[in-house]
Amino acid sequence: MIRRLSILAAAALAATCLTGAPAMADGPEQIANGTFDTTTEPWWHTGNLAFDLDGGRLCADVPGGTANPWDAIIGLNDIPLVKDETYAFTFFATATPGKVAKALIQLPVDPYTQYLSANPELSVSGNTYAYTFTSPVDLPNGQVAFQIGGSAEPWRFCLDDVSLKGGAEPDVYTPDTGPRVRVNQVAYLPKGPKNATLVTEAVGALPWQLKDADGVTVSDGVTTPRGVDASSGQNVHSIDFSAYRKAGEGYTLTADGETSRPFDIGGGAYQDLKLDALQFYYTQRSGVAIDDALRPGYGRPAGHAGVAPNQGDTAVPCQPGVCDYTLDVSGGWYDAGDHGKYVVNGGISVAQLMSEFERTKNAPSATPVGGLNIPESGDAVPDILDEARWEQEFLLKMQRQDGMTHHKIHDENWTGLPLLPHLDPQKRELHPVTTAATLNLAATAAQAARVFAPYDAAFAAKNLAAARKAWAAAKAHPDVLASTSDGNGGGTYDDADVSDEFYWAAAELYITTGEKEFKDFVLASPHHTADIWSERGFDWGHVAQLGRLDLATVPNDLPGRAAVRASVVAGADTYLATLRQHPYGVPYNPPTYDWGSNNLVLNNMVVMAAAFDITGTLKYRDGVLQGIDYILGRNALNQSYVTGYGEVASKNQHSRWYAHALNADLPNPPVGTLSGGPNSSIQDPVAQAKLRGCKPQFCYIDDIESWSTNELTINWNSPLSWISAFVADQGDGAAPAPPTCEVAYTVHGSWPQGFTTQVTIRNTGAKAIDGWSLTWSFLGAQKVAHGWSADFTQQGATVTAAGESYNKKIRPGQSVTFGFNGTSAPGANPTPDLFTLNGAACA
Ligand code: 9MR
Repeated sequence: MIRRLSILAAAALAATCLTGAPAMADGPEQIANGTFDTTTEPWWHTGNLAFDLDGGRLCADVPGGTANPWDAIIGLNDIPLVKDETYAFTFFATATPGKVAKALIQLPVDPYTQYLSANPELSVSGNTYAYTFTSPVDLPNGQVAFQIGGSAEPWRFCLDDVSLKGGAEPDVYTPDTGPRVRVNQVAYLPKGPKNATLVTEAVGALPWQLKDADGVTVSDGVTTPRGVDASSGQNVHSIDFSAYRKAGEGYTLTADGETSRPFDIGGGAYQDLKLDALQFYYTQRSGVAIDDALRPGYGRPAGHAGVAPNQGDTAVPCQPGVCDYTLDVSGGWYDAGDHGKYVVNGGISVAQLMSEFERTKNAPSATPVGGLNIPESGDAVPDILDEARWEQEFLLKMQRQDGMTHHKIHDENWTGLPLLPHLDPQKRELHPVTTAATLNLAATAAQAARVFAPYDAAFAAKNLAAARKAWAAAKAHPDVLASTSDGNGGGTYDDADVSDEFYWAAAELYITTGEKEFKDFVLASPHHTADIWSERGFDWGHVAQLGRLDLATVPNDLPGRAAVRASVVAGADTYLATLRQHPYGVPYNPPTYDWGSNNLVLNNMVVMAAAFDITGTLKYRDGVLQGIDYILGRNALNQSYVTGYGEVASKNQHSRWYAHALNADLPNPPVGTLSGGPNSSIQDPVAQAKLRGCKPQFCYIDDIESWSTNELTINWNSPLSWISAFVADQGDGAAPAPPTCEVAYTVHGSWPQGFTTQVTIRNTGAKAIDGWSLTWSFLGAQKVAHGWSADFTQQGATVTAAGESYNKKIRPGQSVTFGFNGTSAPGANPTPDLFTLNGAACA
């Protein structure tokens, strides 16, 4: 706000749309930021404008040569209107040179019904304008729009002190946090850690009781006072009831006169979550009809498949002046609750799905993901890869002939809610190519080249060629950055530092090909040895961790690989230390929580899970099991962030098509959908109205309009699905038995078409092994051609060799040896990291 004499201009009072005397300006203020003191958030503008925060005013240079008022708009969404309430709408505005603008309060979606329409005559010195209107509707998401297009000449518009007073008092929002004993509302593993948090004023330890479904106390103890927790501002105690190990349903925990929400002790729920979190992707698909038979209640016509009113995605032009061609960029997943498709966000999502699959090849105890009930189910390819391919095909389409890759494709302007994908009438546009997008394509295509190789050689080859081309293009254009202001109609996903993207891409290319160029790049990158395990963790804009994790967990011959593996373990130690200090057991505790904090928590858990896969050391696994407690209810809000999991769970995530909160005919998000979770910056109006001054854990509201705290995205469900698979793999939480076998796998020779390998299994246990089958996986499309001294079967990259009648017995301390000739395949052929004998990992 600029200080000025506040005189209501006579001209404004005479303005056309007065519906009576201006209301007394004493109703509640509905506009969270009308003064522009420090920010223009959460106001938006059409793509032909840019905001300029000019001395406490919001200003914009309006281009000349547009035809209609609505060709340039500055707007604010999500203003609640109450039927029959009278509102006073006032603002100060200037125009240089003078102009007539349109000021509207309206429905944000077609037919854009106008409840107030004014035509203020703006001058260079500026005036304050005042109008009143009575709302004919109850509407949670009214829109303020200044339409400033239609001028032949360019001009400058400035706005300040926008106020809409009247209607309902904004709620004094106090979340209903239920009982003060906070638990994982879904399930603890019987033999895993079991921790809870008590919110209390008490300073000294208090007794607790664990009760079964009949209310019988089955265990008790005393709390551990933990003082005031910075992330919630609450005085808390922690409760450890790990010693109780009996599976069952409907347990509760009582302390300080409060009884927790119910929970199970058992692993079954995680088998469901493992599938649900992945099934999320099918209903995010663009370009194809969603089959209601596969997802009852979620069927819908194909979105953006080149059919009106959609204006895409089969032949999408660039933003004006960006390119002179169109691309078919149909398919892929919608990024989030909007209809945009962004390469850097798609990149990490598809990478994490492929990594979830690769983990089943390389990690002890990881079991394949079952059927996802998608159209491709029943083909010869694992469903998780079929789903990943849906996105990877789209990423490939975003690549230009020269290898550079478009950053994103989305609507020209933001659309309102609700809006099913097939009804989106907005113009679709390709945005400029960027180095970050190009490197995301290089990384994911390199990974796809190895994981798809056993199933589809042509697709694998296409990916490898695209990855190489992208790598070369990024090297030639290393600093083409996404614009920080290209955020109209879609997210900016800007990133000023792409050195981590270079590292990730080089790592994936090296793992897949084993080639020197990529090895040298990896070894020379500062990200290879830096401490990249920051408290904040990793996400779409911080991807060095993806490279380091894969170098550590996917077999390869990188010099110094042991140190790479040790560095992941060191990262896990950092997160474990954070978790142990945190009275809610969260491996994330920065002073402010970032946008999508739940995905950052989950990604830090991925690092601990990888450390467990590498070392077998239980404390890392237990860190993951405690982390999931936070996501599923052991938190300050006493709620689960996964739809359908836990007695109280997020269900109104910001989405244009799971918009049940706005249209009862539409569904809520499917079960297994993660909400982004607490975000200290609360950029959206709902959060700003209700959560101002929030402590980090309280910066969340399960409101469909709270896009900055409560959205769903493909890159948030990807760590959820990775982690839920990991937790499901822990069964009842029993510690894996120590290995009783050792394997020596020696490639004695290789030639262009093949290689010959000898494998020795030694029984290092105390008992005789009577009948064995040994399993390992190749990196890519290598195949056992013929073998000796064992029976071989192969599925995809995974080989099982079973003892024959004469060598099926291995006495303690003894060994058997068998061998095979393999068929070579493009790329590297490293020694597998993992050998599993009769289902248990060997040393
Ligand atoms: O997840 C993104 C977050 O990391 C950024 O800070 C934020 C602002 O740029 O954008 C988030 O991504 C949103 C994107 O811009 C548009 N689609 C929905 C995404 C999730 O809220």
